Amino acid sequence: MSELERDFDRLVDAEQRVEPRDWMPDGYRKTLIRQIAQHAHSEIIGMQPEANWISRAPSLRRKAILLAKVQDEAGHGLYLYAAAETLGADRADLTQKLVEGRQKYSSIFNYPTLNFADVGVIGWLVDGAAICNQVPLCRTSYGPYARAMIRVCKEESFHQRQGYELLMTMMRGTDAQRRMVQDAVNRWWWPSLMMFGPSDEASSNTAQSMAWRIKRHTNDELRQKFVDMSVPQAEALGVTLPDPLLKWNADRGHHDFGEIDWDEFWRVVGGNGPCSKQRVAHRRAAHENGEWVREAAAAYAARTVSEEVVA
Ligand code: FAQ
Repeated sequence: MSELERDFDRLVDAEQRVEPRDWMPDGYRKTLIRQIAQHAHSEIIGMQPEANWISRAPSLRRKAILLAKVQDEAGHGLYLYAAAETLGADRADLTQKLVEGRQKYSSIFNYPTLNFADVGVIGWLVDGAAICNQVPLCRTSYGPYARAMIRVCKEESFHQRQGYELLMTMMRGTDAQRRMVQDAVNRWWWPSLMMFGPSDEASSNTAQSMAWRIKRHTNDELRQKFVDMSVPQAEALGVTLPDPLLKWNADRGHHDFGEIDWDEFWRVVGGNGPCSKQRVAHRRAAHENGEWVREAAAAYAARTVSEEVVA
């Protein structure tokens, strides 16, 4: 082991932050670029399912909230791409890989949003799962990623609250509204559990990412935390979680729950989810339609630089 490697390990073991100009192992850099890019792509693709409802929100208030939330997600994507750039990645290249299906994004965004209760359930469960996974990332070993996560988590907490409040309102409404909420919960519960990734024994990256303190908990630990957190929230809301095996286990001090359909998980991760093709095609079209904006911005930047040189 070289002196550089020893210094790096000491820094990480002492819970200090690795910063862009520090020496780091190639594998550490590659893993971070992979995870941060996937995270950034998830935020950007994640705008689509909810944006589907902006033009059909039931009131001006709900529309303003939803617009703000979807804009926040664009902002999260941008912080994360910027964090990846501090590792030497190129944002244009990352986007290219996304639209060519060469880089992943979270499986959850490949499911359709069929009614307005889905907006509430995405806030409650999807943002809830995202918070569970991302709060520990505020202590991840790479400084720019950790700092980006602090603001992202604050905004995700607002997103989670708005979703829960929306669902509470619908649950106080008509029978038809309560049925819509239950239907949305039935469809989103299992995909939300899949957000945490494969089980620990099938997770190829966890051991190394934990050793580097990129990840602070395993996939199964975080999934369990999310289940334990969601059960009392579901009770307060008055909905049933669609898992007959879900029950409190006093010995473990946690809820037991049923087995995830791992075939479905890998199918969706592999690009064959119900909306996978549509999501990527939409992103690709938006990217192509934005070509003239990027050209204009680059021309303007070049002109500003040459004017500064002349002055
Ligand atoms: N979907 O070895 P592991 C959000 C891949 S943001 C797709 O366990 P790792 C905000 C994984 O990449 C949601 N692929 O991997 C929002 C790996 O592939 P590779 C996104 C998945 O990295 C809310 C392979 O499987 N959040 O929701 C998934 O150690 C509402 C083996 O897996 C983040 O990205 C999956 N679910 O752990 C926006 C958080 N799970 O590259 C709009 C940061 C695993 O080896 C609306 N990321 N894979 O071929 C992480 O914490 C980790 O990357 C995990 C996966 C936990 C996702």
